[in-house]
Parts: sequence; C-alpha cells; structure tokens
Amino acid sequence: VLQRCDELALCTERAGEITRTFCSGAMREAHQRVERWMRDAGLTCRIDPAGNLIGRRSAAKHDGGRVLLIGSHLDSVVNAGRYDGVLGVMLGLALAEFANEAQAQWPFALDVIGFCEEEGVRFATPYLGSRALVGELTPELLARRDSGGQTMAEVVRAFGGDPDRLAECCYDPQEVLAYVEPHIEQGPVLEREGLPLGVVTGIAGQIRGGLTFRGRAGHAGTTPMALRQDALVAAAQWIVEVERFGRSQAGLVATVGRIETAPNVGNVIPGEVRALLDVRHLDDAVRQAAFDGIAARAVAICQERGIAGAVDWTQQEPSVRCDARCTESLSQAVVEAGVRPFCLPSGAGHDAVLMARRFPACMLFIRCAGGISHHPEENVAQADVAAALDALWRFAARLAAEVRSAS
Ligand code: HGY
Ligand code: MN
Ligand code: MN
Repeated sequence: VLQRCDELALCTERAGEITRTFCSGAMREAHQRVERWMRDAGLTCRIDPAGNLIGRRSAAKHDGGRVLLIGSHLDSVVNAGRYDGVLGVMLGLALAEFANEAQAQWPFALDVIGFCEEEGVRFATPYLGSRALVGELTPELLARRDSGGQTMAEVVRAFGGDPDRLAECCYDPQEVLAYVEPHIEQGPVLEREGLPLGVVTGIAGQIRGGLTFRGRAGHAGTTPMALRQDALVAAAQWIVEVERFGRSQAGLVATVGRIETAPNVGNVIPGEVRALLDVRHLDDAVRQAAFDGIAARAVAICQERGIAGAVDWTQQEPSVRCDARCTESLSQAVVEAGVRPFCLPSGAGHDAVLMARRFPACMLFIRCAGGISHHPEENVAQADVAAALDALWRFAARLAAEVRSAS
C-alpha cells in the first residue's frame, strides 16, 4: 500500500510536488497505474462517464447482485501529501488482493473506487466524483468554468468521459450494502490518543463561497491615498475579520484559502479581488450564521471604502452522520483487530458526505503523523496501515456473515 502511494506521488502536473487535479494528465497517469494493479489483482476495471476509476472483484455465485463499495479519491490539493485520498483507494485494492489470497467467498461483489475529484481545486466545487455516483452532478455544475475558461462538461469530455451519460455512474441503492472509506485522519487526535485507528461518527458540513471586491485600478504613483478604491486593502481588512469570526466559537473554522487580484502588477492599485471562503462547523445553523455574518462584513467594509462587494456564489454541504449500523460493525471490526475502539468526528470533507445520501456509509481513520495534512510532509506508519487492513478485512467478513444469515 505504501509503495503504491509513493508511486502515485509521481503522477503530478507540477514537477517536484504532488498536484493532481480533476481530469488532468496526471490523473490519467494515475489511472494507468491503478488500473494495472487492479487488473493484476483480477479486478474488472472501468472508468465511468464522470472519470471515476472502479475495479470490481466479483461475488461468489448466487450473490443477489449486492456490492460493498470501498474507496476514496485520487485527486489532490495543490502541493499535497501522498496519502490524502490515495491511501483509501490503495487499502481498498489491498483488501481485494487479501480476499483473493484467502479465497474469500463473500456473498457480494467488492467495488474499489478511485474518485476522480474530491478537493474542489479545479472548479472550486468539491466532491465531483461522488456527486456523479449519487446523481448530483447537475447541468449547473457542468456549465461551471475553470480558471482557463473551459466548462466542466468540456473537461470531462476531453478526458474521455461523457457528460450526457452521467446517469450510468449511479448505483442502485438496493444493490449497495455499504460504502466504507478508509482515510488518513488529517488531524492530531488519534496520535494524542495513542491509537492507530479511529471510527468516524460524522463529517462537518462546509459552506464555500466566492466573493468579489470591485474597486478601481489606478496609477500607484499619482493617485493620492485618499482618492483610491483599492480592492485588495478592502479584502485584506475583511480577511483579518474572517479570522476573528473563526476564533469566536468553539468548533468553528473559517478560511480564505485563495485570492486572485487584478491586474496583479506592482505599480498599479489593485482594482479587483476575488476570494474563496470556506466555513465549517458540525452544527448547520452555527455554520450558516457564521457564513452570513462574514459575508455581511465584506459588504459593509466595501461600503465604508466606497467600492462594490458581493458574494457571487455559494455551495454548501450539510453535516453528515455516518450510518449507525455500519459504524457499529466497523467499531467491532476495529476491536477484533486488537485496537481500542475510539470514535471521532471529521472536520475534513470526504466522498462519504455524498455517498451517505444514498448508501449506508462509514469511515475508518488512520493515524496521521503530527496531524499534518494538505502538506507534502503528510505521513502514516506502516503498522497503522496494516491495522487498517486487518480491520477492513474483519469488517467485510462481518458483512458477509450478516448477508448469509439474512438469506
Ligand atoms: O477540504 C476538505 O476537507 C477535503 O480535504 N477535501
Ligand atoms: Mn483533502
Ligand atoms: Mn481526502
């Protein structure tokens, strides 16, 4: 698993770092490698019309057409670590290989899914891959443009997908027994607890929004300070307030992760700034109130400074609770693997957010060195990965026993 994560780290669109976005050449390379491993493991591979890579291990005979889904995403943030997303896909593949070696006769198929997009880098909208699987990759989203001006539909088509056949990505909820997503914790809690694994109770919702500050560009040498409409100064003042908001309540986090300024020239007063805001809290009402308050401050600051300011778009995902039954079964599997059971919520978003809308979904966290993630220094220990595989194996075995006893 770890060697494969190392190998996939070589699939990047920027030399010297790991950056692998939706429908990029780097993603195509990653697909080629993962497909080869999947085929070597005897899995039947397909890339669905949205660009998700799926490898299937068939069920034992008379299975009733049920399937267990396991996986995570293959895309990355800019300058990422090597485990976020990828680790879950490689654990799914290893589970299939383990099952082959043990000649496990599970009464369900196992689909190992490498989602094509989770991070929201290219179109500022996350979860595109899992959105397609649950039938929510809408025409509005497909019409969105990336920073190069291409629409999502064009990008999908150029990658070999088909925006007109997205219905084929969807699983029938009757068919899916469960979705389990193994993922690096991306935080320090398990390390503090001295535990290799944790079971996820739920995932904090997010609101992401795009804001524009529109002032007036002008000569940096001749325009007196009092006569300026500097969009970047307004945005900077607001960003300081975003931090203050984020600190004002336990569990609330608020981030401006990206700004673009125009014309972005040293001797010109910034005329326009576009910012991306990300607000999260487990309580949907708290999160919404915080977002509204932060957006209102942007508008007020712009008014005070005599410039225009507006929220251009928002995208939100409510908080999600993992499926109680699957989560209990996963906890039991963790105990059987010799690990003290421990539950924790996730502040990071995951494909499980979308999958939970249609299917019983659960998540297994793997301890993260120093809690560092979305960073090249992201790391996991081999023994922890082994413990995760052991727990997943037991989880699948429990599910097999349940299905058999139900029939
Ligand atoms: O942003 C997130 O929480 C996730 O890593 N995409
Ligand atoms: Mn991530
Ligand atoms: Mn992730």
